[in-house]
Amino acid sequence: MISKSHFLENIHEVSTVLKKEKAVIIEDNELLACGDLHGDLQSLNYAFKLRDELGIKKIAFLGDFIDRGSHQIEVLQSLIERKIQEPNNVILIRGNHEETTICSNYGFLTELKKAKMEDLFPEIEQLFGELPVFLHLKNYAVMAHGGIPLEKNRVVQLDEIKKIPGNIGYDHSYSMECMWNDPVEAWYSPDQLPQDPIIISPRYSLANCFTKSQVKEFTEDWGVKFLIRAHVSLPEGYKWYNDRVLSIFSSASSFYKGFNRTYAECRFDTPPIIHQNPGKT
Ligand SMILES: [Mn+2]
Repeated sequence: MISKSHFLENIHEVSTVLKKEKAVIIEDNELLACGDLHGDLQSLNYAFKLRDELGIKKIAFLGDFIDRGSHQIEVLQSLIERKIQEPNNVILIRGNHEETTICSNYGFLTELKKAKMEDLFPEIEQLFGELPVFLHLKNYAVMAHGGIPLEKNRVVQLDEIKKIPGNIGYDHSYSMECMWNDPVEAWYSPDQLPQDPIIISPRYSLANCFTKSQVKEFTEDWGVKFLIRAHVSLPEGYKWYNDRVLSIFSSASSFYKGFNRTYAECRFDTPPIIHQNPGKT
């Protein structure tokens, strides 16, 4: 673990990098996508090793870096260092755990206290507010921690998400939904799919579930084939909810012992290629 003063310097340095980014990252290079880490440092290190082996420059982390696992501070420190070293190649997307209420209750604040670093918490909270919430990989996929935002019977369009200012805070409804929403198939079996125009998320009353047809509308409008997202813990490491929605999960930290840490290689001439980490927990 790095020293507190070095960590604080890095937080300030990465903040100047993140302030230049918009809420939506627009990317036209092939990349490796990584799902929830939840304090799994081994998974983070493996993701970079895999990127290098595959000869890909870019790597995107789809949120939930912290909480629950045993190396939360190290994971956050390492991601910040990597972002400083390679600001254009490392993409950090905000998850619902990169937020004050959640990370005060699910482990991160406790870890900071144990490490006698809790006075850095306000700086870290501010940093979380500067993270982008959405990634548009041109002609291929849109990516977010949760998924696409919805509003009053309609799918919020990508250009509306793009208008979310930097330093968004957690309360902006579109950004909050990007972090929290789920595919409806994650909660309901095929014969029990609700028909309501808006399906409230069973996990959070301010979030929604998006349907296959809503994803189709969104992805077709923007000329992409897939929605790649994280947010659901999957022992098998990944799941296709329909032919457009891929969910990946990359943590096998103490809380997710035995899970398959999974990453998605995004090459333009093929659907996402699944890779799994051979390391066992
Ligand atoms: Mn999540």
